[in-house]
Amino acid sequence: MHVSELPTRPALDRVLVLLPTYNERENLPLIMERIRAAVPQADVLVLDDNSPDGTGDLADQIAAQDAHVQVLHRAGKEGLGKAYLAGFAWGLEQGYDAMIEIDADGSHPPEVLPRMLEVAKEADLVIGSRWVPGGSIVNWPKSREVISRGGNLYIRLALGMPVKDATAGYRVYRADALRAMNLDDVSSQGYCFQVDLTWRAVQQGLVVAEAPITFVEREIGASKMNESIVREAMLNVTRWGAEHRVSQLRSLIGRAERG
Ligand SMILES: Nc1nc2c(ncn2[C@@H]2O[C@H](COP(=O)(O)OP(=O)(O)OP(=O)(O)O)[C@@H](O)[C@H]2O)c(=O)[nH]1
Ligand SMILES: [Mg+2]
Repeated sequence: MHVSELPTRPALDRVLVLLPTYNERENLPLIMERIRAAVPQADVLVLDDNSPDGTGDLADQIAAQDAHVQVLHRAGKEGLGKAYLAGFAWGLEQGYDAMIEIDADGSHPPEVLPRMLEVAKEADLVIGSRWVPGGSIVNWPKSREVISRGGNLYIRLALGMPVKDATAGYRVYRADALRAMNLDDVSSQGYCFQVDLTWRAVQQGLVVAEAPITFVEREIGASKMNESIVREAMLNVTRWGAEHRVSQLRSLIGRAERG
């Protein structure tokens, strides 16, 4: 075989879907059925933060019937970011080749997963994106769209990275990418968690691709989004952008002094 014909990235034989839940009792069976149908070869790890509505017990019942499903019970509500970090650590330890982030509320259509995994053959991180051609949103008030589009434009400009939907929480990460991203000191929450990980991937020189998705606003249960999450994300992005510019300037000055 010619060298140029060799696959550039290892095959994604073992895929783990991480499914964080907090009070998603009604949504869990629906989303689980759709995930299992869309990617029957993949395993699913439910990450439940001791939901008061009994989502964790229901997840155990589903896991007892399906060898592809397991549950990580966490002591209490610590936020989506912490739940995902625990899930990544678990999946890396178990030797999975890729891990998927997906909301349990039905906003992220599992039917797109085969396409996202196809794109991941040539990428380290694949984002299920609302803001690339072919992407869309259903049942969002105009105000949410303005916040998301505006926030993403700001992120793009502040960090100088070409990603259109850096706040999206629907993703495929290669295990190698997660290892390279140094996740030990991640403390951001909510949308900021997604931006933080995107920024880490970009700074590591990893290939980030976006696949269009139709994002559907949840119909059942309550959203945990609030104003302070948006504020935290924007403040951090501003800080990271400033730090990035300063380090660029430093290396430019260093180069000028040397030569
Ligand atoms: N384990 C765990 N899961 C959480 C926590 N907070 C939210 N989730 C889950 O994370 C997913 C996304 O949460 P949502 O409440 O829909 O928040 P969001 O998608 O950012 O906000 P919306 O755009 O309004 O839907 C859902 O599956 C939630 O059940 C948490 O503290 N712990
Ligand atoms: Mg949601």
